[in-house]
Amino acid sequence: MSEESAEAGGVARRTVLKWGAIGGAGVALATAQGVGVPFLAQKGFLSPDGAFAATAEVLSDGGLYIENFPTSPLILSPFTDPLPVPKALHPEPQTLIASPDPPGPGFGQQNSLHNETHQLWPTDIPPDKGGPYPEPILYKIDVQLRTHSFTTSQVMPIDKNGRPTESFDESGKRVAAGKRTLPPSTIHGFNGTFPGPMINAEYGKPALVRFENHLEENPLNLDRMDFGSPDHTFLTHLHNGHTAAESDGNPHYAMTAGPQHEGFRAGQSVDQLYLNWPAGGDDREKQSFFWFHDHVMDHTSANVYKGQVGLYPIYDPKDGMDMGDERQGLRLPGVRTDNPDGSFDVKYDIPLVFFDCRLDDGVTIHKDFHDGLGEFPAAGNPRTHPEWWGKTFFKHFPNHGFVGDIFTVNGITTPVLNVDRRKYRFRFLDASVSRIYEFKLMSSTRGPRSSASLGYGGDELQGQFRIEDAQQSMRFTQIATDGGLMPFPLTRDSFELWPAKRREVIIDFTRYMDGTPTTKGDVIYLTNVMKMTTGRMWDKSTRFGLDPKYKVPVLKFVIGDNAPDNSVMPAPDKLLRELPPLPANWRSMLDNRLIFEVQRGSAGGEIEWLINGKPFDPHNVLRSLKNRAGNSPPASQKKGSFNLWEIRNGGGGWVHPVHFHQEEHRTVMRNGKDVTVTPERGHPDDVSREDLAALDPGESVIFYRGFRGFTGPYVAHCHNLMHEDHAMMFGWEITP
Ligand SMILES: [Cu+2]
Repeated sequence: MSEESAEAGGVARRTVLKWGAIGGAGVALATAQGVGVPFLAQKGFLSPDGAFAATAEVLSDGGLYIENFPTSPLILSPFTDPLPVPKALHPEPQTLIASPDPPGPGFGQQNSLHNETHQLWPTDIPPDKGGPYPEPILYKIDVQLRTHSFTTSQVMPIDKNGRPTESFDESGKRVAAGKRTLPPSTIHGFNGTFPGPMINAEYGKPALVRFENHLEENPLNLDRMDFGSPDHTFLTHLHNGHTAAESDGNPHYAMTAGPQHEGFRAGQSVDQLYLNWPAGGDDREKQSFFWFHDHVMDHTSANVYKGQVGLYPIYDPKDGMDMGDERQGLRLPGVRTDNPDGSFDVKYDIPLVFFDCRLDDGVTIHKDFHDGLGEFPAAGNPRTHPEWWGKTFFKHFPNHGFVGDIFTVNGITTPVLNVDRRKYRFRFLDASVSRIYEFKLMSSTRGPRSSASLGYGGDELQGQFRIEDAQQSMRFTQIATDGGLMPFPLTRDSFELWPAKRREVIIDFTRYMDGTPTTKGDVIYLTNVMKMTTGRMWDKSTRFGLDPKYKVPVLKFVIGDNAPDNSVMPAPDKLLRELPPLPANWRSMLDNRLIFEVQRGSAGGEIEWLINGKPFDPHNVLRSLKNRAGNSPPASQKKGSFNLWEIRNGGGGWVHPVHFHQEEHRTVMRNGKDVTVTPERGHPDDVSREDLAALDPGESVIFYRGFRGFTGPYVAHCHNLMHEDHAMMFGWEITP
């Protein structure tokens, strides 16, 4: 669906039409009654201002949601595929400069529609903000229809009880139970790969990335299947760069300017300018690990799940502090090689992208709420797709979110990394749709066993393997969060990784946590101990009644030979990155703070997930709930200002990772308690800067943040991508 945004009786047509499709019969109903508003109004679903009333009639879940998921085939040779270690993408200045639309600061030079101009070209960054910066390094990324394989291992098709079962070939014919080779899955990948490219960036050296839509081309004659943005648009967001609105790739911007559509269509391109410039020109605002991913309105989950994930570590060369050279600055692990084209690679500094998926078993019916909208008519849903056996299975609108039963790291399930016997830096990213992880470093005598062989079935098969005898044997030294290097390192037995969050750690492979040295050939498993069988929240974790048998190895480290190591493990009191200042009078700003409450709307359907009682409206900014000063200010901030914002989880029994675009925030209060006094004793997210507030059921977080550098429309939203796509998002803006 690509409805225009015309208002119909105070409600965007998009909302009405999509909502009207509930249960499949809704389209007919909406058509029969014109725009459908009378139908909704008669039913009492509309409040006077046109929003869906949170007190509206509760629709039963039956008929709306189909919670059946396939059981993925069992990987027969786990921990044999090597972990892919990304290399830096090479710049392409010639390609871009020779193109019909060369990049530049001139009018209309920001996209192929020629209707947008870069707000701030790097050479125009003012001297008092650290400028001028040099001309940007030019990269090109094509969004392409290609394939990806999650394993090279043979697989055994199993049923939900873990027993071998029949499967299907590409023509849909039955294949008797037994070993199979897994067919590759269809992706919409950045440069056709999953994960997509990694750009190694540096503060002070801007990058311009031209994203170009090639999704209409199908050189491999692939079946497009039944998920991904139906009109093949893309919209890329660099999460969470300090970026001008026109380069931010968010739907509040895209629906009102630039493409004036959910995203950029086939053949279109956009030059996203990443200034690699800290907020306010302040070194204390520097970050260390971004990623870029799709952000098309209503289809972000499907597009990310279909492969639109890329990596963007950012280094800080100032005083050699964090430039990927362990002989300088903070001496964090990393051995840098500068390439002739200006890019560089850093050995011993490895991003780890976590992503869970499900593979089609050929017998699970593809039946989705969105079928009523005719989004993928060629799929002929609802029906089974035996011809898609072994390929990624997606459901756009499950009740509880989407969690997979196959866990992957850098695009490969159960990979192995042979490590030198020294220290490494790992950059963790959760690129999953809904899954939260909790990681530990464990040793196991018996090694991994398939959950099926251990007698598990159903949801307990998620992750496929367990190391039930395993014990924690190493610790992580956490050095960075979403917001970059922390003020001091944290020693962690385990840490949680919520969707879109980043955590960077140092692992010392020379010794165990009890001090004994490792030896060549020793094996350590990075292990997920959070059991999360639905997208609602965890079932079991360290904080909530750990299941001692749920130890799912996701990555195997094998220790090799000694190697030179000039890095230094930072001492517990080592200053890594100073926090930006908090005004002494921040408490005086509390009464007039902006308040946003995420909640589950009782109307259900496409607008199941609300903020301040409203579904996402891409054309307007949301208003705050009434604060203690008696105001309900709009989420509109002046450029250069700072404010306190509160985000509350109003729904019981659900967790929400809520992400705020543009600047990192610093939590000042959690659940009514001042956390600025002794942050190290509280929640680990409160010691440093973040761009995503991880909200437990009922939690409230108040944070301080700035609005510097640019003007324009931005968004904040739940990063459980199912929630985001079903309206848990709001528009806000920075005004001149
Ligand atoms: Cu959510």
